[in-house]
Amino acid sequence: HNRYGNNDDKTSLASEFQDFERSNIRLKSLLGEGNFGQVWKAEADDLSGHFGATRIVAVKTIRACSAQVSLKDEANIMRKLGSHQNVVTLLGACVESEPHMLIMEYAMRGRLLSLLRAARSATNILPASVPGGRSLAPLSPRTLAGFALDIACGMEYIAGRRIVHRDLAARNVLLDHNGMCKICDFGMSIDLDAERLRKEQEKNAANDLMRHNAHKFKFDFGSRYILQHWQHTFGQGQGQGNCSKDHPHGEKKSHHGHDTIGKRHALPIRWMAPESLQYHMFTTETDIWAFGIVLWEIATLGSTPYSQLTGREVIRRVPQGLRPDLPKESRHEFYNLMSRCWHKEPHMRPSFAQSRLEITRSLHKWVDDDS
Ligand code: ACK
Repeated sequence: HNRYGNNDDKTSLASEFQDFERSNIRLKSLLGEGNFGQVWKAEADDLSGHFGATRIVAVKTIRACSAQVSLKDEANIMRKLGSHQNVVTLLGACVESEPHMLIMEYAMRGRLLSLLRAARSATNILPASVPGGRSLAPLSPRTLAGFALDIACGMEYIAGRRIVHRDLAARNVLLDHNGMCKICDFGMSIDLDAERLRKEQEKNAANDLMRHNAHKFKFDFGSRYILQHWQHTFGQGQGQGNCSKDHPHGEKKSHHGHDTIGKRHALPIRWMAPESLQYHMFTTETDIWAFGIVLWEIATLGSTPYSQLTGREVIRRVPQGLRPDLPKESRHEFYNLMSRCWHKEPHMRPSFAQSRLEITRSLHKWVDDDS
């Protein structure tokens, strides 16, 4: 037990895991590059539980020049998530020394967004299905609903483990050899338990500080000092939930679905709920909003939300009630569900479990109609 009577501190989440032996990884080919790093297809020997075996894996690395970027938090989130069929599993990590590396299961069909866009044109060759796997050519309504169901299942699991993803989008969903969706990229995610603990510890430390220095606060100026210290520690005017400190200053559009506003981190503005845009609040309900946008991406075969608007206009107009609408040629199956994911009141949005049930019911209905 630590000094606050709690035996579950953040370091204990990570300390039981050992770094993977780097010499057991052979990078084979570059799969893609992001802002800060690369993803490689690789071979790994002797992964935990598989001694004497070699497995094809995906390895995420950080560019040497991005010294301020760490994969430690992402590794901790993925370790907490463990294994679920609709979430990319972490198989090992090298985060105790530089350069950091995450070793993940390899999802051979790549991003869902790329597959959706490829399906727009009949001339593009879609991947052949494996026996027993999901049919990807053509992308039938049932296949599309299957993607939605996979993502709802994966997110129900993630939310149940008290993780807020914060960057759910079709670009962050991968497909495995069976055409099954796996949610990936936890680089922006938050562990609500670790956050709560951190805030409690900060509050206790501030209380200790005040108790030990009580004699200094006898005078009037003292109360002003306490107030300043309190505001410095906990921020001003922030609601509950988890707060990012990004502020809009100047604007740039990135290649990756993120809008860069100012010099801070790029944010997935087009996937963000009004309370995230306005108050920097991130909760499971804001992940539900993003899930609604993913349903819309599926229905429109990979369109960009509010593509006619700049990021700055999206920030202004979504809190005023603007929502993505379905173009005529899109599929309408889940328009009712996605619209409810975009309810202004977070508690009025459906849960992931409810969404999963609704999608399952539609799938059953189609099977019954077909037979
Ligand atoms: O569409 P893609 O092939 O799928 O290109 C991107 C690229 O790396 C940069 O993110 C691919 N990628 C990322 N993680 C994995 C993974 N676990 N398995 C297979 N491909 C991956 C992604």
